[in-house]
Amino acid sequence: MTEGQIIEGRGGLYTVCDAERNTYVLRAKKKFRRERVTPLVGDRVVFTPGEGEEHGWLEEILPRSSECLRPPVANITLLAVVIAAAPAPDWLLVDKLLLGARMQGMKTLLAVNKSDLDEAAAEAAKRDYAKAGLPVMRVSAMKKEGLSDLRRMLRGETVCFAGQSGVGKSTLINALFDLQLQTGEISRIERGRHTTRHASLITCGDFRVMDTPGFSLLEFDQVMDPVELMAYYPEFVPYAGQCRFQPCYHGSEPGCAVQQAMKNGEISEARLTRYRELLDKARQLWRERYD
Ligand SMILES: Nc1nc2c(ncn2[C@@H]2O[C@H](COP(=O)(O)OP(=O)(O)O)[C@@H](O)[C@H]2O)c(=O)[nH]1
Ligand SMILES: [Mg+2]
Ligand SMILES: [Zn+2]
Repeated sequence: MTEGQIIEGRGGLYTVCDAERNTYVLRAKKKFRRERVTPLVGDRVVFTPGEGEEHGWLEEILPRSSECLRPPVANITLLAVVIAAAPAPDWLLVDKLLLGARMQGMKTLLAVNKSDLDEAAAEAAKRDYAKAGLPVMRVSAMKKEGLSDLRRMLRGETVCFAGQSGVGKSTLINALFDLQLQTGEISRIERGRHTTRHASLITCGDFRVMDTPGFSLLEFDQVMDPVELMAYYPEFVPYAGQCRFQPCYHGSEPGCAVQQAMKNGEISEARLTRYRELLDKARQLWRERYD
């Protein structure tokens, strides 16, 4: 038996890549269906290779470090959120993606693409995410700038690129790894097809990368105790325990040290405002959790 990682799943057949980068086509053993376990792209598995033209058998799925439902992928270790000079960044989406990734225990980074066009997005990102606990990297996929720094961050990780459609995720992956993924404007029909397309992992030397057709990973519909939300904001951590009320949600309580830090310019007002938006949402879901 051999170990490998599922890089594609289609029509009940799984393509698995082993440590020597050989690929195998497998079927899942019946027990998976019986146990209602669906093998996911990204799963690390134990398998028996097939003989000659025969497909092999997927025997066992090793424990997952992370698991996403949409798209259905396992074991992403790093979420690379991509924004760009244009289209204008959807900062709330950025924060939702970062939150979702951190809840899954993934590392995160923020790549500001199309730096050849205009600096405004990069400056806003540097300002608002300086203390948010992740690298902010300026890149231009088109001019091939900043790519070696970014590539260094990705080595050895299973990376998912996420962000709005049109920010240049596919162009960036192509430029990073010398690939030819489809980029540019896509028709509505194609877009429909893309959203139903199966996820796949691109393996390239030491790199494992997932391109996604503009999806927003992990919509914020998980029910969590709202008091846990602040733990995913590294910039709040230095003020823990300093607010007048305990626990303080850093919402609109008087005597809030995080609010004061924002007034002193130590915390980004934009990040705090968006945090409060997500806090309201989390409280609402928490109240409705038994409905
Ligand atoms: N000016 C400029 N345009 C870029 C850059 N990267 C991508 N683009 C363009 O942005 C558009 C969307 O790129 P694409 O990779 O398909 O975006 P995706 O939807 O995020 O995968 C395409 O027309 C690309 O040529 C860049 O660094 N600079
Ligand atoms: Mg794309
Ligand atoms: Zn507070």
